[in-house]
Amino acid sequence: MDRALQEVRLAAGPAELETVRVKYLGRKGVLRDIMDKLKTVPAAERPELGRLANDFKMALTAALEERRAACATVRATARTGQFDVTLPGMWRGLGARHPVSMIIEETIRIFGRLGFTVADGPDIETEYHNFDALNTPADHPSRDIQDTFWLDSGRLLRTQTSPVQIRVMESQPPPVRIIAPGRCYRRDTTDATHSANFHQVEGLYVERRVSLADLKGDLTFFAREMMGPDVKVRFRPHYFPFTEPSVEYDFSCHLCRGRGCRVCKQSGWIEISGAGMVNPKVFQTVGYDAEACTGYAFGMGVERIAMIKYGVEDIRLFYDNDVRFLEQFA
Ligand code: 2NL
Repeated sequence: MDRALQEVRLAAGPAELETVRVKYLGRKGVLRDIMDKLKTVPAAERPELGRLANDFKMALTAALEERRAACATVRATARTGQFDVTLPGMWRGLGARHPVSMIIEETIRIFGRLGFTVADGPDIETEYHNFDALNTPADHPSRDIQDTFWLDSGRLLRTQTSPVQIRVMESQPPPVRIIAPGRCYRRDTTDATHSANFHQVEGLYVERRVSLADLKGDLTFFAREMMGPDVKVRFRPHYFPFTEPSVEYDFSCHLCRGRGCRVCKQSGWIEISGAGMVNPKVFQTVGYDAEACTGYAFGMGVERIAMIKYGVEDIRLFYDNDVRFLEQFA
């Protein structure tokens, strides 16, 4: 029914409307099929199904008539060159925010309450801002042609939004409290949880006497605001060249409440990303006083958060732009 009504809305003129009418209400149409099948269902279900079929016919007939009248009016207006401002408007269908945008906007609101502002930068980056300044050596695997999209110019598609934070530190003295949301690119093979083009929000907080406890507290605050008060956050030791010490952190799975499900692969936890205390070498590189400055930095995968918050089992659904998927978030 929805599909038929949608086709009526999308029909550009009388000819298309007639095609829709024939497809659904014509002698060999969908409704005829349904009526034929009605003879084969159990007698007890027949009245209910009959009623549904009839409702369908009435609704579609009315929609066709309304749309036909609207098209006729448009043509009459075109002929006379006059526009009747008293005519009812034509329904164009409302769009809605994309779930990835919704998570980014919510993240900005939550960190906004902690005093973070939003920073932005280019998707096409220099090797320097994406790797060198982040203490990622020339022989580091992430620089490999297998993992990074390199451009002929020697530039690259940023693999994380950290270069935005490097640019901010280059351009202003401490303290710094920013988040950098945006697109990132990696040469991953696409599957249910990986995409070559994904979104990240990175955060950076630089001041005197920032500690790992601040990082854990702020990420836990974020998790509760985003997922609800019952979420648990877990930090595991890790290694990144740009932070020391480094952690990876997980949220307890919101879908199964930690009991284990398909989305968390039965573990009860979802890996969000990594974080840590900014490596003093990074401060030196941007010209900050590495003796006086302390800071934490974190990354987070936006699609990951969207998947657990909304129960989406395949990351590819975010990029197919199938209206039937997207309108569930309206
Ligand atoms: C990940 C998670 C991370 C950062 C990003 C960062 C930025 C500056 C300095 C130090 Cl300017 N760190 N960002 C830190 C830890 C993790 O992202 O998995 N990255 C590969």
